Amino acid sequence: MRLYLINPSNPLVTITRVKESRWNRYRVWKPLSLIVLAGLTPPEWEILVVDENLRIPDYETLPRPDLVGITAFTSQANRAYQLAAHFRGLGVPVVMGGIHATMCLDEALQHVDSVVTGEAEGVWPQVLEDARQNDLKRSYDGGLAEMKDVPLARHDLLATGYALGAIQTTRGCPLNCSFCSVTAFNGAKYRQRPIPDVVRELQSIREKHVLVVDDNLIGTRSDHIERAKELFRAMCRANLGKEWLAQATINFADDEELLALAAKAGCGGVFIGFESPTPEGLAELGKKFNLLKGREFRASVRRIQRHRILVVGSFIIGLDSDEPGIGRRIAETAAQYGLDNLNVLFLTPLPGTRLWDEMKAQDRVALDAFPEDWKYYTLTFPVARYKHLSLPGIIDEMLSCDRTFYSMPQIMRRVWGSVWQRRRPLITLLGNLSYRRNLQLNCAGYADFLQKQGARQARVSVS
Ligand code: B12
Ligand code: SF4
Repeated sequence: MRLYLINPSNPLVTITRVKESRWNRYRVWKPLSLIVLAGLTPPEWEILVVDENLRIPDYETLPRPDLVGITAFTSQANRAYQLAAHFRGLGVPVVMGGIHATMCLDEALQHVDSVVTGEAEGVWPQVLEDARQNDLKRSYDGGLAEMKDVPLARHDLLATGYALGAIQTTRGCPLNCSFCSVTAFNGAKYRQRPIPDVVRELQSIREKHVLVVDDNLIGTRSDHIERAKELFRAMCRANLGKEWLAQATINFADDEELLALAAKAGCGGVFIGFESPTPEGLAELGKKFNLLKGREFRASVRRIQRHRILVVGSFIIGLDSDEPGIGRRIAETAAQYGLDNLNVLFLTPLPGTRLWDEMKAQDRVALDAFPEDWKYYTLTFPVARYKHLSLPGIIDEMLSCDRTFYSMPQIMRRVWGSVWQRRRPLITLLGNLSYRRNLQLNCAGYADFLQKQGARQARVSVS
């Protein structure tokens, strides 16, 4: 029996456009879901994992599969349905799973034979057995998995072509920010994989650099932090020789022992969601954790950086409290915090989130010709109606933000700061140049987008 597992591409996602920016080679990340599914698949299935972000194969020349499994974030749904139509046209049954199919079950069911909602660990072997018996059900619900049942991902099936390996050590988040799908999909309980499983899986990853995809590697409570320390100690004992990047909340900075252990275990960088420069913005997003009284972000960032860990900060533009000038304000705030890199995204109502419900109720979801418009739900296009910012207005804010933060004098200031603090100036330089290049690609994308939306002709060249 032959199984294809496919990660669909979206050409509007700039970080996968390797031809136009070679820096992006370091930012094409493995579709972990598919190699986890492969880890759950019995040996009688011959598996081919296709990551269209690396290369779109000529499907006509490949041998005919017995079953196709497709994953998709919302931004990939369009392409997922095209692929499903292709294989169903050949009489091959198609199963879809992942976040989009879970949040938009009825829509997905119109395009595929079967949908798996939730996490797949509890149901995937049954789906395969039913497919073998020609008895696929229309839907299966995996709910939330037991973390001890998460298999070691089959890293051998995506062994080449990536700069970074990937691993997941926890699922779920109690914070439930209004714009984020994680609590709705993976639940509010913070669930942790057994540490020996994580270490064994890390040992099976070829790449020296690894992305830990956890939404918050260290968690929020003291027992979560203790577990993170245990994990880091186990990684040090195993002498893995890996350097890794992770996502965390700003409380990462609050515990010196945690920081020292993370650095010793190979932590090279951390993504932190700062989200908004204003307390009103944070309250609006429900990001209570960042509102902690007396927190000094600059000092927190510096404490992390002292361990030679780079800090990439993420902000959102388009909140109800954002007024013209917000772009520059975010760039200045990020510089004031001393961030090594800044990633700014448009406020985007993703299906299944509280923000989606609110914006839907207020008729503020502007791009809603679905499934076609899902391709714009990359967080790099403004898809909603924003309170104080018009469509061209919000794009101008984004451009002014990026142009300020990624101007050459600002980049050189950060690189020089990194030299002065004896951190990692070369990585800072390369990271900043990569973002600057993607800014140019985004500009071209905005012009096309605005034209398509029938708005003004944008003047969007990077100075
Ligand atoms: C790593 C990651 C990325 C990587 C992508 C790596 C890759 N190629 O997959 C990068 C950084 C590139 C990325 C980019 C984006 N991401 Co992202 N990302 C994640 C993150 C943190 C982890 C994903 C992961 O690997 N999980 C581990 C695997 C094992 O879990 P899983 O994918 O859920 O798979 C399980 C089930 O869903 C199911 N399943 C999944 N697929 C299938 C398929 C079949 C057939 C079956 C049966 C089951 C099944 O089984 C798996 C095992 O239980 C998630 C958050 C999260 N907790 O999931 C956000 C998340 C998926 N990203 C999100 C978003 C919005 C984006 C972007 C659009 C914007 C951005 N943040 O920059 C871009 C778009 C990328 C694109 N190509 O279109 C949202 C998606 C919401 C939505 N409705 O789409 C999430 C949920 C984060 C959030 N805050 O809401 N992302
Ligand atoms: S944005 Fe981060 S902290 Fe907020 S709910 Fe999502 S994963 Fe949790």
